[in-house]
Parts: sequence; C-alpha cells; structure tokens
Amino acid sequence: MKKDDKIYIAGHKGMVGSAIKRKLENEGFTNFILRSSSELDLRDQLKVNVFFEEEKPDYVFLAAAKVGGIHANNTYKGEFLYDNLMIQTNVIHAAFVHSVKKLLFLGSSCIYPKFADQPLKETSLLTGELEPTNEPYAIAKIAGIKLCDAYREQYGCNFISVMPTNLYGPNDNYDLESSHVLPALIRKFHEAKKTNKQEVVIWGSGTPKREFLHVNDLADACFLLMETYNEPGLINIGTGKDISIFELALLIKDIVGFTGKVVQDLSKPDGTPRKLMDVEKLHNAGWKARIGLEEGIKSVYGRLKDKDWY
Ligand code: GFB
Repeated sequence: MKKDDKIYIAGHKGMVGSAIKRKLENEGFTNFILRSSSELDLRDQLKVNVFFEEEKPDYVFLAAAKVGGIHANNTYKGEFLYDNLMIQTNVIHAAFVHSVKKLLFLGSSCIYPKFADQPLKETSLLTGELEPTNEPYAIAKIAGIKLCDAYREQYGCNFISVMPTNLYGPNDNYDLESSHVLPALIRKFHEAKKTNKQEVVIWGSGTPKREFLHVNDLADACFLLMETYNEPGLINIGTGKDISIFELALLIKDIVGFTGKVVQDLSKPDGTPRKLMDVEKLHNAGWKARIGLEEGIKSVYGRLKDKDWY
C-alpha cells in the first residue's frame, strides 16, 4: 500500500476497525474512506454499490460485522446470520466489481468445529459440527472465507481471510447482556468493588478455555498481512496461549482489586470447551503477539476505571 492509497475501513467505529485505523495512521496513511453504519447500511446492496462506484477504494479492511458474546450469539441467531451474510457479501462483491486491489476479511475462531483438535489449525475448517451457540455467526464467516476464495479463483481477486481469536481492547462493548467475557468481567468486578458486593457471578462452569488477543496486536498483524500475505484460505491470528474462564476471573479480580467471592451461574452456557489457535502459519508469515494478557487487561482497565465507561 502506498501512503496516499484510498483505504476503506468498513466498521471503523468498532473495536477492530478503530484499531486498524489507529495503526494505519501511525504508519503514515492519510487517505481513508469512512462511513458509520448510520451513514451507510452495508446490508443494503444498492447503497454499497453506489458507495464503491463513487469512492473507488484501492484497499478494503472488512471489519464491519454484527458481533457479540455467547448470549447475544445464542439469542439473536437470525440477525447474526442475516446481517453478517449481507454485510460481507455486499462489500466483497462490490470490491470485485470495482477492482479493489486487495481486501482483508476478518473472521473468527468460532468458525472451527466445536471439538476440533487443539490447537486449531487452519486445516480443521469444515471437518466437524459447529458450536450451537454461535453456529449462525460461524456459518456467515465461513461463507465469507469461501466467497473470498471463490472470487480469487474465478476472478483473480486478491482477497485474504484472517481469523482472530477472542479480542479485547479500546472501544470494546461493556453491555453485560451482549458483551464478551473479558469486558463483562472487568465491569462486573469493578462495579462489585465500588458497591462493596460480596460476590461476582460468572456464567457457566468457568472451565472453558479461551485465548485473548489485544486488538492493537490484531491491527498490527492485519497491517502486516495486508502488506505481505496473498494466499487463499485462512490464517489464524492469536497468541498461542489460553486460560480458563475461572483463571481469567481471578486475574481480573486481582487487577481490579476486588476481595469477595467468585460464584458460577450454571444456568448459562459454557460454549466451546476450548478455542486455542495454532499460530505457526502466522509466525511463518513473520508476526508474533506482543501484548501479554495481564499487561493488556491492566492497560484497558487503567484507561477506564475512573470514567463512566458504559
Ligand atoms: O466471550 P464469550 O461470550 O464468548 O464467553 P465465546 C466465553 C466464556 O466465558 C463462556 C463465559 O464459557 C461464557 O459462559 N462467561 C463467564 C461469560 N462469565 C461471562 C460473562 O459475564 N459474560 C460472557 N459473555 N461470558 C463468542 C462467540 O464465543 O466468541 C462468537 O459466540 C465469537 O461467535 C466470539 O466467536 C469471539 O468465546 O464463547
């Protein structure tokens, strides 16, 4: 990418899109095309086509998506499937029609089968049943990977698909119903400390294991892959290390300084038992995660703890 190339970041207000924008700005890029979802509804094919026709971006980071934690995925299945299929299909197709030089599509580690071998290799895609709580989201993201690959094969488009693990960082969602576990626990422990509660409730058994990547690291990896990686298929982006939800709760409890108890709510789902990314391909592409989990949580919490952030 040249510094004055026109770059469209779809989803620039979200956690991922805003991190990619910060990274590109730090690298000296200036020519961004940005539209909030109220300015451009990416589910509307006609509007997306008109937008691409008018703006003609050189590069596209496709970070726009309907996202959420286990409860949101499990509750709004229709929206997760429809919105994501529409957003990605409209943007990927318009990128082909308007000769975008390269597009980077963001997926998720939930595309892998529920009981796939760990760590999750890229070759495990479509080898088994998906986790039911996020099957609609996973199906949409798998369709996105396949659309990028099909357009590469049939039309020669340089569209790549990257699969981040569970993410956290600035501009995360702290709504307790729809958020992912890490921001939810920061908020729960923080509020419990402020209001002198005796206990904090975590959903499920606490035994599932997850891998967490700071979104600044993700943006760094996306930038490198946009610059250097031109392969079909998918590439994982993660740290290669995971932690149980219970251990995560204890870590956040410690960082926040809450002294009460942690209790389980077994009426809530556990989801996939483990989702650890195999990051060999990423390491071979020349990138490794830099921000450790404790350091990352401390930095997120440090920015927020004195503010009313939700
Ligand atoms: O982060 P999370 O919502 O999503 O939940 P997934 C991870 C684990 O943390 C589950 C437990 O076992 C939850 O039951 N958990 C404990 C909590 N306490 C809480 C809490 O207060 N809030 C939340 N949200 N979880 C999502 C997928 O799966 O991850 C998406 O549904 C996507 O499709 C995303 O892939 C990255 O890791 O289970």
